[in-house]
Amino acid sequence: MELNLDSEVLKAYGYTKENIVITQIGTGLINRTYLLSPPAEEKKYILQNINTSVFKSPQAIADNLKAIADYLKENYPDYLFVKPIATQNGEEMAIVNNEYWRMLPYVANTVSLDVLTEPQQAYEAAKQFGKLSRLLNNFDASILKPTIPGFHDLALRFEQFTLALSTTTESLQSQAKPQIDDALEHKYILDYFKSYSHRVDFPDRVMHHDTKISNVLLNAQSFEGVCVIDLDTIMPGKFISDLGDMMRTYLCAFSENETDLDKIKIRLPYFEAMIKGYLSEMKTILTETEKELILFSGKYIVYMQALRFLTDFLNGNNYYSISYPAQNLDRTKNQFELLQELSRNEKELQDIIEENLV
Ligand code: GN1
Ligand code: MG
Repeated sequence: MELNLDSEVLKAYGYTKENIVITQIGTGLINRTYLLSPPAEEKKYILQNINTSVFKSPQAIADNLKAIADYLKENYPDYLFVKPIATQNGEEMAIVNNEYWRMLPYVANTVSLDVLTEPQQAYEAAKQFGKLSRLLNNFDASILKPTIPGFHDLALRFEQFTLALSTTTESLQSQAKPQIDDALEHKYILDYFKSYSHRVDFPDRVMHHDTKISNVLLNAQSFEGVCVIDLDTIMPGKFISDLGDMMRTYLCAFSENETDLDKIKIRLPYFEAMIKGYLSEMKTILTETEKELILFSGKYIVYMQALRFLTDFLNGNNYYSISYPAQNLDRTKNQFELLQELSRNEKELQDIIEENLV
């Protein structure tokens, strides 16, 4: 495979293509990621190209990570926070031909999963994301910069959808007609959120904002959670972002790319494990309003993701990587099916939440 990797980038960190083994890894839709294995060292490294059409200010990411790392180091020195390694010139990133790169330590003896095959994995992952928020409960989230402004702002996502709807082609619009109707019919989710958003006990917290299972490292033998990774979207947000995205990505055995909608079913044991893991860290910290919105967090995030995929489809697919033209539309259908599943199982899910809140 031809690696799209300038040797100047390696040089910034003291390597050359000759003294290092490079493999492309990861399944993310946004950044390019490489594993670097210098044969002369025991350690390995992760090298990542930051997608600057998505992250317009890589410096904001670097500043956020530094502020959080400093706080954690002072208050929780044993906590493993995987922050970037400086270049040989002491810079936080290597900038080569206007591209931003950063290098991270590879955490040895860990695995990252692409799919969950056991409820315990949901427990471990949810615990790790909950732990990060708990440790940062007294950290002033307002000093962090939004690395993607309005990232999980559903009102903005709805506006972006209506804009795409008014500017798209007739052909795409008619192709997506049922999903456009779904998007409009579910707008009550946004209205419901707005009715809560001004409550005083609904604070901004430090959120990871991308809590899919592959963003947690597990111990390779015990499968216990070790740490969270992919920290570009750490920024202030409502607690619903992290828990909601876990519901979106852990509960069904099949991903957002699954096109057979009969397979989109919620697995209750995974939900229960996820709730237990998250609350094991966050139960004493969540406010009454937040506790009320636990199940709603899933609806909010799944609906938002459906809108985002649909918007991208209507805009001609310029955001998410696709492998065929209608893939973002298929992902939209998948997410609306998942949203329906959350509603169909509402009673059972809410019972599980309540059992675990006492
Ligand atoms: C993007 O690239 P990845 O998988 O880490 C997106 C998330 C979406 C996800 C959907 C910065 O994340 O918000 O939920 O795709 N990240 C960004 O697969 O837009
Ligand atoms: Mg990500």
